[in-house]
Amino acid sequence: MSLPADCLFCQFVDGTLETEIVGQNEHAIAFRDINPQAPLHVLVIPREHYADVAALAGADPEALADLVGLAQEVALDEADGEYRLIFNSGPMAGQSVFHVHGHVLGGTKLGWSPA
Ligand code: DGP
Repeated sequence: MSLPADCLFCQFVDGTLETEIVGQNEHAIAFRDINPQAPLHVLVIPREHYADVAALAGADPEALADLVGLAQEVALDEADGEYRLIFNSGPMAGQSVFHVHGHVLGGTKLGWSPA
């Protein structure tokens, strides 16, 4: 797993690397996914580094609530508030970046074929 020192998403949070930030609040930022799977595909991440959503929930439930609120805000702005929020947890589930991130997907009728 990535350590915070070499974590891509930590570098988006601290500004070392640029990305298109579309929303933020005290605990979380939202930016567009580099490989969008739907008209709306934004990632919501906590400012602090946690590997996955369970680690975040255990350590800082307020930050998780803020992150979900930010997902809702972006989806209200861009997809009439109708969206899917997905947290891949672990490589078998498709997680490739080990700084917890929720995928906010919407803007079209979504299919359902995860396997
Ligand atoms: P996951 O597979 O659930 O760990 O999702 C990781 C997502 O991160 C994937 O959908 C693509 C996105 N991603 C990876 N590298 C970058 C990047 O450099 N910039 C942006 N905006 N998104 C990235």
